[in-house]
Amino acid sequence: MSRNDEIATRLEEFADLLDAKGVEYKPQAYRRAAENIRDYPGAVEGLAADGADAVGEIEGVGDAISSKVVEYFETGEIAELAELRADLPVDMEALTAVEGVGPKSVGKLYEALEITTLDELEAAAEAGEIQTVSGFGAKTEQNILDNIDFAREAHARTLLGEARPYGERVESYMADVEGVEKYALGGSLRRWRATIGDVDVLVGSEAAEAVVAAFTDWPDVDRVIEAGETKASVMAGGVRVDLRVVVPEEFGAALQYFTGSKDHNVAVRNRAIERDLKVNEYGVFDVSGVEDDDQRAGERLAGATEEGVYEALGMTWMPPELRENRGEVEAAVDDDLPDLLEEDEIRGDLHTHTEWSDGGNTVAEMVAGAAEFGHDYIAISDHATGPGMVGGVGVPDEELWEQLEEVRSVAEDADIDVFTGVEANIGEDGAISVADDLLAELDVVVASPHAALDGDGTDRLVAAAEHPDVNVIGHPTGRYLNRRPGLDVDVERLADVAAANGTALEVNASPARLDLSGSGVKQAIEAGATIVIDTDAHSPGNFAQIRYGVHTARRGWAETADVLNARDADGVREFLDE
Ligand code: DGT
Ligand code: CA
Ligand code: CA
Ligand code: ZN
Repeated sequence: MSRNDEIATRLEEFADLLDAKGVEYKPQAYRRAAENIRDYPGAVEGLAADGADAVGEIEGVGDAISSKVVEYFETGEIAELAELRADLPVDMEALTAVEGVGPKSVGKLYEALEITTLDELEAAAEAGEIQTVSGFGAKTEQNILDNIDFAREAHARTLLGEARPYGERVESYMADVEGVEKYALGGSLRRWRATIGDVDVLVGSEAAEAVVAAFTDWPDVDRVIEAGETKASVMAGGVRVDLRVVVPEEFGAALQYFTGSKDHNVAVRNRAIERDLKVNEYGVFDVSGVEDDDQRAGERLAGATEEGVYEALGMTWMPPELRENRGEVEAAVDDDLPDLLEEDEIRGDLHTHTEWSDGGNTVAEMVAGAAEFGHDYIAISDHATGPGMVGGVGVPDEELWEQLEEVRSVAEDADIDVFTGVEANIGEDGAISVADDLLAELDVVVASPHAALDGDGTDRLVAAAEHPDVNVIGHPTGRYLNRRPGLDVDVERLADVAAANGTALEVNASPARLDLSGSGVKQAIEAGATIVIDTDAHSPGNFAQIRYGVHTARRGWAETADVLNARDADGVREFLDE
């Protein structure tokens, strides 16, 4: 965790605990400060060394908070936070992972029933005690029971968007360690799965012990779980990181093995057995006529490189995102693998927000940010009012008409193409929450489900996709990774309708969503739909998250031609006008 992230996390914890105590307004101030500190481009620690006034220069960071930031960097803790923790000894992260349970509920449940953990929460719900607490009803209690298993499971996995930066940091650290000849990330992180159990790092070296020692000395390490001669596990910033060191001539085989997935490896192993070969983490071996069951027995055919391993089995090497046993083994044998979309082929973003709704920046700033990021075009698609828009986030139609003028005037001076747009809400009945005359006037209409995200959503999404002015179905299932599973969607049926109506299905690249998922993308593409990969950016810093969407699409076998925003602006216009 960078030190900016570290202090931001403390301030967020502060906010949660204040919320739990029923304190008003202050929690929002702490959250806002945390967000700005996270996004701050420089080292806040450096500002803190210059004193509270320097920290106070960061937007949204007032006197009370800046002095706490200084205190944290000087002493390693914040006394007031420690008091709050002692006062409310709850596992906030686990409890708030239950959908519908926020910090305020946690505070009330602790006050009334002394609930501190998920197990205690479950026991209280089963005993019918939750509904006796003021502010909680039988419905909330049932909701807790329904969601607790999901929360428990979710709690153990880290979002790709959080784990990936760690993986890349450990990768670049290992690159400079003496004796390291080869290195790579493995496991689910290399496959870009939406959530990550642990980070796997593989090193090829003749000096395993020294490499293990350097790894446990990595400055980000919070705790060493175990350290042996050729492997070690540590905790770093809340994520478990596993290191394995192998000799360079076995690096490719080990990388193939530790990249997984398990199901992919089983299919590869079966392929080997059919050909009288053996594949394992040490290499590919010809075992015809060999009795010995030693792991390295037989003639070694490959092992140093991953390409060599697949080649020895009569397969083409394939990108890790495909390795989920969804037909890639057969495709690699037939030399019929998809030619996957690449990160640098994305040319624009069709789903972004500004301060007109819940974004943090002006239209002009978002457009400039997109240009700076390297995009050729951007659509501004602020939230319309409607189901799911609470707290004044949604913009009423009459104001969207005004915004339209602003976007057009920014577009005149912009270096890139700017599309006018909106993110409308899809009601439970499939109705679109914006008037038709406005929809018809806008270049890009993203329609997304934001409320009633239980049960089967296919009918309502199909109705939205059939609307003549809807161009994109945004985050189709409405899932929030680790928090709520979202709608059940028959993607094939939706994709059929979408293809017939010239509507694109989104891969929302926000690390909290990744919606559609990889398997959803694969179904959508097979049914003929066009997909679009959007960041749903709420600030220019979010544009960089597009890569999580690109790799999710790659997990769904997306090729360049399947992706709307891999086209140039004219190509996009043509699709929108269909
Ligand atoms: P995760 O960490 O839960 O997000 O998922 P992975 O895929 O990173 O799994 P992990 O860290 O347990 O193991 C890394 C890779 O090692 C896994 O993708 C495939 C390989 N592997 C681990 N255990 C087995 C096994 O029992 N059989 C086979 N065939 N492969 C295994
Ligand atoms: Ca792993
Ligand atoms: Ca692992
Ligand atoms: Zn959005």
